[in-house]
Amino acid sequence: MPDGYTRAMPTPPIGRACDPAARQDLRWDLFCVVVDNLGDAAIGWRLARQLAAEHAMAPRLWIDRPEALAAMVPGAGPGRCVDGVRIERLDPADPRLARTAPDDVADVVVGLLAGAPPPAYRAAMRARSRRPAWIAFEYLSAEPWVATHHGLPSPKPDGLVEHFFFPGFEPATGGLLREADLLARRDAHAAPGRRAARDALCATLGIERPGDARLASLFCYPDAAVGPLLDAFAARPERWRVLVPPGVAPSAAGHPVAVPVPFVPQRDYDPLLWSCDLNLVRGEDSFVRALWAGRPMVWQAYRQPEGAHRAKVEAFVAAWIRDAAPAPAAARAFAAMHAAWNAEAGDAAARVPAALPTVLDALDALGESGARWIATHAATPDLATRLVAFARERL
Ligand code: TRH
Repeated sequence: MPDGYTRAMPTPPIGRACDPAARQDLRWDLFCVVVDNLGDAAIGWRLARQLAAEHAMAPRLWIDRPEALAAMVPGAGPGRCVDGVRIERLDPADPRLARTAPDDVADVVVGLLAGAPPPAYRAAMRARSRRPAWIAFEYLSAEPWVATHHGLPSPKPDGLVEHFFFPGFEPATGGLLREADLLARRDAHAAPGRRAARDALCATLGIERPGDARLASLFCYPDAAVGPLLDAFAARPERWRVLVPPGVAPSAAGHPVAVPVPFVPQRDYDPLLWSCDLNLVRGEDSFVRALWAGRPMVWQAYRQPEGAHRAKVEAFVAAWIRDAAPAPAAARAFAAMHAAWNAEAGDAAARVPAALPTVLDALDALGESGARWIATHAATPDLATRLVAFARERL
């Protein structure tokens, strides 16, 4: 990887918070279950790393499939300490979890998304002289109900009380993950100019420089209307190259605008987003990173039964338009593309060819709006800062 590409991304010394001799503030145990895809591991890692790097916490990330971290976090593996985070395999038969002593219980216990502390650990939480703060870390949504559910207690029959922590877009929610240096890193990356930043990205990815062509990144689910999307890029008067990581959109193979690119480690995914003219992202973590990139973006939500994800998409689009204040044509394009890209397969294929060009015509306006969105949200505390305060209030 060329030097200039990673120079602006300092990482804390490895092992900082994992060293038992180092005095850390609070011990955290985060329990992560990989349901599918990368988001569970991605969010668990990003949060744990920030707790260690920016809040002097000592986090252990218990994850049932640590191999899900491998492609995102170089050096990650069970029993290893990376960037101050102790990574452990979440196996309820592990004696540290099957026979947890009350003193082994952390000060803060977090059930991440589908994750929860195993039964013996939970029994030890009850027996601990000072009860830990127990937090259910939930999925991100811009829906209005989130602000009223954030912080609610969930008393259990055994006397323990879990508290719901909802990430979100409003001040009364848990906020969004954002490292303290993220925006400064982004500005440093853009400082030599857009052409230089793009060329550095292409060198990193091992692909030809784009010249005058525009770049889009594509990270979507298998049911996305990829063929119609790529055809719509190809039909434009300006030249587009669409970067497609492995396994993301097999149907893109061989399409004239598609460029296969490697899957990059998580900390290098940001510069990729910063360098593109349009980012198509998905799920939860890449979605938030694309928002902080401030470049024009389109989100594909994780599909839920009975179309429940569409309410999430509508809520996000409304909240983004409110905060980013795009011109009316750009707002219409943003809303129409989100509706099309998140529609059922056949419907999406019919709508994307008309919706994408309206977004591409509005790229400048959408970029300016993205900067306004950042200005609004960067002025509020980030998720890890809010979570630390939330935990302290419950200790
Ligand atoms: O993988 P996802 O679809 O995860 C999903 C969602 O989180 C969803 O809400 C959840 O319910 C489900 O998992 C279980 O998408 P997400 O959240 O964007 O996570 C992908 C991660 O992969 C993100 O951290 C960015 C990272 N990434 C890289 O590190 N390098 C790459 O090259 C790419 C394309 C992604």
